[in-house]
Amino acid sequence: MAESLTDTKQVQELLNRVAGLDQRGGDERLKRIVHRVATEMCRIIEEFDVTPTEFWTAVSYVTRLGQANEVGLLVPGLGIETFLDVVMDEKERRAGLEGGTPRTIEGPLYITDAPLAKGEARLDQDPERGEALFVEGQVTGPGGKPVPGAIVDVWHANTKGGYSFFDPSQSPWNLRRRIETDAEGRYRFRTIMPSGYGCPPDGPTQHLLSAIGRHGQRPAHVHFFVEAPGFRKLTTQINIAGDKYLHDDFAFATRDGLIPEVERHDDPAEIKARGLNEPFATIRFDFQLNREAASLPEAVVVREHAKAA
Ligand code: MBD
Ligand code: FE
Repeated sequence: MAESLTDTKQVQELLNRVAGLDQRGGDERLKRIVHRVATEMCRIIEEFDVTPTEFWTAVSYVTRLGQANEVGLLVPGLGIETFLDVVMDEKERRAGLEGGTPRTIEGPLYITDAPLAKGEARLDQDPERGEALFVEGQVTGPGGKPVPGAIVDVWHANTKGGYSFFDPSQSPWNLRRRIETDAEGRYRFRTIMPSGYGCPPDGPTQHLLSAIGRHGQRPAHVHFFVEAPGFRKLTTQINIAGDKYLHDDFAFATRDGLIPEVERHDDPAEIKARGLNEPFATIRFDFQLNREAASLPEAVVVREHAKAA
């Protein structure tokens, strides 16, 4: 095809009507976005000579993706959730903000309103055996000033990579807690070492990833929201050093500054002091929050979450 069909008067008129650009009512910005999306679809069909059969295969795919509740899984897999972080980082940088613990993506497996504990918590409540892991640290503001009363909302996978509420074999709230920092801004919790997550092998996300030669694995990680009045909400994760997928995350969430050292302890006296009879691991991780200011982009992301019950 010599000339682009998308650029013809006929198709340009069609796209204007598609986006409601010839109508008075409606949202102007949304019209421009719809126009761009529809235009790019036309260009893709043209440029790649997408056949009707291929096109309807894609329609089925999108339908299945929604039915399987995997849209929130494909989005990070396509790097779009990371791109939202790149944009937020850049907006903050331009507004003169620097420092603080790096953000990284939330992912699709958060549940609101986990049980709230003061200062410390135990997250593992199911009988599953795993390596005991003790995590502790301090929440500070700029300059390292402790932030008492901050809420550290933590969630992670079990030793099979599954998350409570999404994995029916786990009890409600297993490996999910909110911990309020103490007078020194400190939090600590006991849990079990998570395993990495793998996309459901027969689901639509993995189907697309496989079709483009990719895996759907994440390194072992622990998610956090850290919030306190007057500070910017932090969404982040720590990754477990030594994981095979540490720098090969299908969701592109690993960042410098989010890979704390994991210390292993096998001294019998230490094991006994922790009330254990096997070696265990510890991680120290401090969170540094930035002060909120009206000149900064909104840090609180409004996003629908699965409900606890
Ligand atoms: C996860 O546990 C996760 O954190 C992300 C981003 C995607 C899929 C599963
Ligand atoms: Fe996760």
